[in-house]
Amino acid sequence: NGMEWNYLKNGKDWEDLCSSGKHQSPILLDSRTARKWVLPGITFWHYYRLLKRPFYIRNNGHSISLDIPVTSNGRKPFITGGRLKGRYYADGLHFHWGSYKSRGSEHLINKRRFDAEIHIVHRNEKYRNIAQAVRQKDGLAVVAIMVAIVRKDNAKSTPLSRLMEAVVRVPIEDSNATVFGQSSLDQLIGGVSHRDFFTYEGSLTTPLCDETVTWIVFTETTTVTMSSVSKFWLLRDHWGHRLINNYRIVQDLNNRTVFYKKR
Ligand code: B30
Ligand code: ZN
Repeated sequence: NGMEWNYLKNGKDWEDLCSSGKHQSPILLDSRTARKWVLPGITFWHYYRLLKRPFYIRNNGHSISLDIPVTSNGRKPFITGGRLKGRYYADGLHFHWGSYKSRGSEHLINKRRFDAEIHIVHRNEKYRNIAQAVRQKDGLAVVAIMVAIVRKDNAKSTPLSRLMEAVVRVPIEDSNATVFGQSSLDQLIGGVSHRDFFTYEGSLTTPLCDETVTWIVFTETTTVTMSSVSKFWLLRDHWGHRLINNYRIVQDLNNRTVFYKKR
């Protein structure tokens, strides 16, 4: 699919692909130095409604991704508020992770890297599809949720654990699988929406690293067991190598303000 980049150097060798600028992602997030945000929180519309269809997951050679279906009453979940103008529709979701010996979140919160990071990619209602939106300055809002591994001997199955364990069925690039069982988007991320978050202006964390993303990073983590996360460490990338540590190294903040909203 024309992909000519990988994660062997965590993006340090993407200079020719990510020519651009001074507003790159991910970054270090620090609750002490961030500007305290007193304006509106984010509102999550239809995040609590059951989604209509099971998830259809895909190994795209650099992550596991899925399209977000409409809800059982035919609505597309969306977010408003924070520093966003208008609606941003939830379009897709994907993961970044580490390996059996390393953590793999993209953003760091108070110097801490988490085990994995979920991205829910939202598109400005002004644009017809993601391909259009990625090129517009106000095109995307990505909600990031940190994932922490917890030790549990008799863990209950959750929508997230069922989704994560299903990746054994998409071992190589371009494979697809259906994950049966329904949930809401909020259930999928473990009910951590509408809590404390950081927000700042940044970029896609993969080439071409377009600076078109309003980032919304929750501080509350969602938890999964080692047994669920470890399924990701067996996946293969575009080159047939292990798809591990698919996170980009942190970028300079430069002239940007990071806002922090405490509920
Ligand atoms: S992220 O949330 O900053 N990691 C895209 C969206 C969000 C992020 C990164 C990339 C995106 O939409 N990229 C362009 C489309 N992709 C399609 C895809 O399936 O994901 C094409 C591509 O890169 O070449 Cu991979
Ligand atoms: Zn991502």
